[in-house]
Amino acid sequence: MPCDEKLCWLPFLQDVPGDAGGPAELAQKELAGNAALLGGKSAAVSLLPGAGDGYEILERDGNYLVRGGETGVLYGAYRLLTDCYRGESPLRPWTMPAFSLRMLNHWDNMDGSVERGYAGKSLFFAEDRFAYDPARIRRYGRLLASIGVNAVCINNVNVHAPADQLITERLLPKTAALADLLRPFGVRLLLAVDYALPVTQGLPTADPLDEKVQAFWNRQCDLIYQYIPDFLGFLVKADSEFRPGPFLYHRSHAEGANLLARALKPHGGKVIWRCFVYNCRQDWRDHATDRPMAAYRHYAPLDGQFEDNVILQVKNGPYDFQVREPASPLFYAMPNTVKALEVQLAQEYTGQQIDLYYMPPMWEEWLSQVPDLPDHICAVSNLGNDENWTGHFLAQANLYAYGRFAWLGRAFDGKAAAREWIALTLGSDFPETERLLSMLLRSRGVYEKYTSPLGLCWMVNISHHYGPSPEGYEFSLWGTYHRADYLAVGIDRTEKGTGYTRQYPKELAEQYESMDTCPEEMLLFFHRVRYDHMLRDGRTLLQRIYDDHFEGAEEAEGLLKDWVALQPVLPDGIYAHTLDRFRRQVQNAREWRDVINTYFHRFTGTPDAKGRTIYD
Ligand code: GCV
Repeated sequence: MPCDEKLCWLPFLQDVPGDAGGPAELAQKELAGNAALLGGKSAAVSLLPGAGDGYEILERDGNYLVRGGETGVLYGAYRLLTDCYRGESPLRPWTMPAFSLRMLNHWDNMDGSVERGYAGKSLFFAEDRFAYDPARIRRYGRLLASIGVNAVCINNVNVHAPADQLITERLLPKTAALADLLRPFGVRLLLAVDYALPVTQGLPTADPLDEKVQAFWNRQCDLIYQYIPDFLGFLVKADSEFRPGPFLYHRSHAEGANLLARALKPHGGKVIWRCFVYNCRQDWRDHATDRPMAAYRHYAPLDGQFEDNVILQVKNGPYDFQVREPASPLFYAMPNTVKALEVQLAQEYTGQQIDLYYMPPMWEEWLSQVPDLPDHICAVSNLGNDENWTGHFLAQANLYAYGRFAWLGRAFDGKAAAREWIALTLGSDFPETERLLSMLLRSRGVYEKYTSPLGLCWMVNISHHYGPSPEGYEFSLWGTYHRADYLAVGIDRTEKGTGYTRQYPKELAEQYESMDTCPEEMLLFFHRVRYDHMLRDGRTLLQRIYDDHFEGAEEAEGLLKDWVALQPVLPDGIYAHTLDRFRRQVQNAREWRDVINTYFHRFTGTPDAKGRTIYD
């Protein structure tokens, strides 16, 4: 089966039906339209009212029966079709997703640009207006439904005009038309809103305790639901990186979020409130302020103060989507608050969809650290209008795996997800599955080695976050420092240092507190370490830094070689396009290797123990 790039991991399905109806109707149409995949059997759908996303797949009189809720039967139908295609038994007992809302956040601006977008322009907007191909939006909806994603925010959390108008009379008819297109796929719409909207619409204030402001948001929500009856709600970035918020009025974020929550509540809507709040105007001389501590400090004291339709959306780690961070301490706190995990599929700090970076190992690591899963999950999208959706063809696997993670939760297996993606995308008989699987699974380790070792973070180019710049962030205002000198590197986040470790539950805090028990891959996240410190395998820290960078660059070449070996079994277009990405990755890895090794060599004067070249 040739891989049709336009169809992503569902190249074997017929065109998406245009007149889809609701999700259950669509499920029936998909099963009927693709009956050839069912091995001579037929498949019927049976609705269980109130069963929501849950479903089971049974055999009845020699045929298949997908039984479940309105959206459940659609998920079941896609599972049935994809399992049959892969040659797996599609029968399965009752299944429910681990996370209730399984969201995708697009950071799309209405001029068509995508903040941190590496796959072309927006799928929804151009030139300050809605601009999309309905057929492609249907393919997009199908892709999302096939992995169980059930909510999307189409606009950037940094709301730039005219996107603030998406919820006003002017743009609501168009916004509603897009919601209509997505509805059959069980995908509900969220919109990022500007907290200062009351002011731009003529009120003197956006103070959440002001009655006129409350009335404004009530009216606004009444209006939205006239156009979009199943509107999911607002996504809010407030008091973060120059966005307006309740702090301007000396109000807490509970007061701020509750304002919107109360306006949405009568309609069943939700507020997704992001916890990415920190001082982005820090003085690098200030050693007492430690950015990873900010979110916990802001939010933990507010536990229990939020309306029940507020969801706090917390990034996986306390910094910002770095290669290696511990889980955010907020995941162990705030038992009386509803939370969502936020991960980033867009590879902002992890190779920008030029370098290969399969994300599931990060999520599995996060799962191993956090005992109680939040109720909801969200991913920053890696999609754009590039023909292959994700810029790097293999980055499609991240979106596919995200859907599986969001459904399976603790039962998620990144390796299994990669296998499924390969089979669906390249054919169930793809002869080089093991090679491609190995490339995906080792990619994070390779990238980590040639970029920043042991949880160090922020040696990246400050302007666009690709390529090395060891001091790019060092004297900046962003609170992102490693403070390397001639003796040591890293921030001491123990009790004796910034005290960050105290934000974790006792047992974990104790583990991170000591260099002896801190997981070595996060050593430089938690500790300031001398270059001559002996690591557990007997190497010095400095030698480990050198080794990782040499090995990482070499292993990037290994990925390129593996890709070249795949040429005979890949469609020409995909092969050539991706080959170019691997070549760029190799260049990038060499640059990182040489810049970082030279940086530390200049400080220490210590050569590589293995005599490899370090340029000065
Ligand atoms: C949407 C990082 C990114 C910003 C992004 C921000 C966020 O700082 O660099 O582009 O803004 O995260 O998550 O809000």
